[in-house]
Amino acid sequence: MDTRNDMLRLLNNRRPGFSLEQPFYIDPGFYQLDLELVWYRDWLFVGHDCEVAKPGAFFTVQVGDYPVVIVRGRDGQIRAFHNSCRHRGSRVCTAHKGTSARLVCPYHQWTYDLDGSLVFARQMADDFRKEEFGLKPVACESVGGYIFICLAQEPADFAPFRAMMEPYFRPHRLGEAKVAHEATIVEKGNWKLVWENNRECYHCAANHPELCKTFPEAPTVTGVNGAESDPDMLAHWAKCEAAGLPSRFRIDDRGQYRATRAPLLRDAVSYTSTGKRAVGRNLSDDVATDRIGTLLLYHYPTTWNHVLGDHAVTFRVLPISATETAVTTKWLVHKDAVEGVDYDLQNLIHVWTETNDEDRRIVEENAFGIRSPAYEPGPYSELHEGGVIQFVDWYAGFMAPRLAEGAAPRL
Ligand code: 3BY
Ligand code: FES
Ligand code: FE
Repeated sequence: MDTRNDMLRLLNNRRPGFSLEQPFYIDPGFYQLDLELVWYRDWLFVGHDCEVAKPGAFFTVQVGDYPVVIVRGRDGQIRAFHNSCRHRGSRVCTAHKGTSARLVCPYHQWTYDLDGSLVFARQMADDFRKEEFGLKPVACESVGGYIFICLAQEPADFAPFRAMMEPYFRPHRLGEAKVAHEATIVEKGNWKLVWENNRECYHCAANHPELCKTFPEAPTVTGVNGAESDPDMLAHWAKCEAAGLPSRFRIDDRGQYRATRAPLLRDAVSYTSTGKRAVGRNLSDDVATDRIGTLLLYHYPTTWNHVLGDHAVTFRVLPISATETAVTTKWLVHKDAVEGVDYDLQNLIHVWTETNDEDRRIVEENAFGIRSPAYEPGPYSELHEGGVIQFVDWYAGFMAPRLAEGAAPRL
């Protein structure tokens, strides 16, 4: 309870436009509150429909203390379950991903159907009722090729996000793409530092030589202010919307997610060293041109994304501890694109592999310095770090009322 009150007090007294106090970035008690109030309550991006293309295909994910399995049923529906056996609690699916006709617990082989129902349990008492011991469901939604889960008993309404995101993503057909490559890195920094770094390009010129050949540094691209009065953005939206692609900057009322299309530099069409396409075949058969720049989407706290004409790069953020965060990157291409024929894998992944490693180092140095007893919150650049200010405001606005619900009354 003390930690709850400490966090609430620091949020109520924080200086707007400044970074957070040290405990938000390093304290295990604060981290636990982040898990309970954000990660265990809100919608989280976990993976793509195309990763569970066939019935029986599954993948697993760990959110704080919760192991979860996501599986496609024989009816084609994607479902999520707590990956904890109803016998004595063992993890049922131990693999990162796989395909299985049934989900069989490795401990005593209790066997679950793909819809979570328990279908087989050896030599239990005569009055044992299998129907009472199905896997516990986790709320699961799929939109535009993205699978989201929510661990809360009563999930927030997913419909507004679906309504905003779906028109932007539908033309790109990510639900039927394929993952050409995936990579997970662990950054030694709190998940909020990963996000703060992502929400600005103030650091780009000095740190991302490869990305900066194609990705604009303009704060109107990465941030949340001024896109509507940036002539480059306006011209790009007009061009893309004429081609049937929703493109304008949109953000939800609470600032949890935003979508916009942005041009790349010097007529680049892809994130390659030359700006030329990395994949010979367009990502979507419904998008004829590759001159569509990048479709940017973020959804706090788990994902930011770039969808290009020839491929998409998607990112998933998952916290590991107060000072460690896993970032998983996936490169998606047309399902029929063939490695070695339509694309060279190294060429496809080069820019973001470098960029991710550069960002990892930045986040780790940031975390290192914040651990100093001499650290105090510093001012963000309003021009370049408007996106960071917005992220921290979202976080504070999300946490404070939830903390207040459970805070001890003042005596
Ligand atoms: O991945 C991104 O969208 C952000 C934007 C600027 C820095 N970083 C590359
Ligand atoms: Fe799963 Fe025993 S714990 S079958
Ligand atoms: Fe960066």
